[in-house]
Amino acid sequence: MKVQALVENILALDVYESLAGVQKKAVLHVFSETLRALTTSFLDRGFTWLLPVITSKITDPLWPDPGASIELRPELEIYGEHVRLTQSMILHKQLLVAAGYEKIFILSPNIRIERRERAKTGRHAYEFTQLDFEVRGAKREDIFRLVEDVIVETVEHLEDCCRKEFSQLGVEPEKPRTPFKVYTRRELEEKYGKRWETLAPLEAEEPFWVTDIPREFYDYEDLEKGEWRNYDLYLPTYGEVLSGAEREWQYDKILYKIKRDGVSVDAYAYYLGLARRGLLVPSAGAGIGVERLVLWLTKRSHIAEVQPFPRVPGIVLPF
Ligand code: ASN
Repeated sequence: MKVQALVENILALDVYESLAGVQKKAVLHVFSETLRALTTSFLDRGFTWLLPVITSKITDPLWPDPGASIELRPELEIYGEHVRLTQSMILHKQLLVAAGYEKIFILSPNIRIERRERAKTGRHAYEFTQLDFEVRGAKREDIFRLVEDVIVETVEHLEDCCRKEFSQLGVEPEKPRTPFKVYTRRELEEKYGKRWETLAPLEAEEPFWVTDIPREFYDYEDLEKGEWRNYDLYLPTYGEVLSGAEREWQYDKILYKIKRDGVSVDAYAYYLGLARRGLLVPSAGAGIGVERLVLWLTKRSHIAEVQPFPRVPGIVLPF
């Protein structure tokens, strides 16, 4: 199997040798230009670019999430305090919009210690980067249009700047048609069964949105209808590249959901305190998985091919 062979290659290859290859250089140049295009698109739309934190007393619990397979949530003790390594900047984004920042984005490394068997998916890395953004007062459709435009602009930029690299890789960047189709998770479950996340992208020819996915407390849930106002973006063949939502901001509801999910009320006390004082505000946003986006753009088969220092689950390299 191709992906299995790739994982074996990662284990066998010297880091230096891998970095020195022509294909890796081409991919990393496309990566760099993708970052240029993405950040320019957001900056041109009035977003403020902020840097991430790597340690914090609270981070995304990544729970409950039917798609998650986290085997460890690393903690450090610093200055006599326990801190976690960032799993996503979601809660910091909510704090920022609450404090009055209208549109923000953060290029943020996420540490997610996935189970070893995820090495074979070709799509999981235990360190990866999100372009994580949030818009105060935005609705789902605003985010759909924003992301569609940003992706089209990125492909257009790559078509101009990276001809040589794409020809070295033997592929062409594909400009998707907008607007992308929207499916509910239930529709896909009916059509494909429980494995819809794997099967639907294999049949798709264009990127598509999926809405109403039960997961973490901070995504808005209409408790009466039993519907979540959240969304994922799926790429043909490659699968999920973005997840996001309209957010919860009301204290009672957040507290109810945190308790329901078995998440620690004590750990999130400061965040809950903000909600109790009525300081959290409605917003919507998402995080774009940058490595997965480049994986699709360059049509590689394993995420290790787009990372200079691959962080494949279960494989700790010398660098
Ligand atoms: N970045 C995502 C969001 O904005 C959260 C995540 O990655 N778990 O919803």
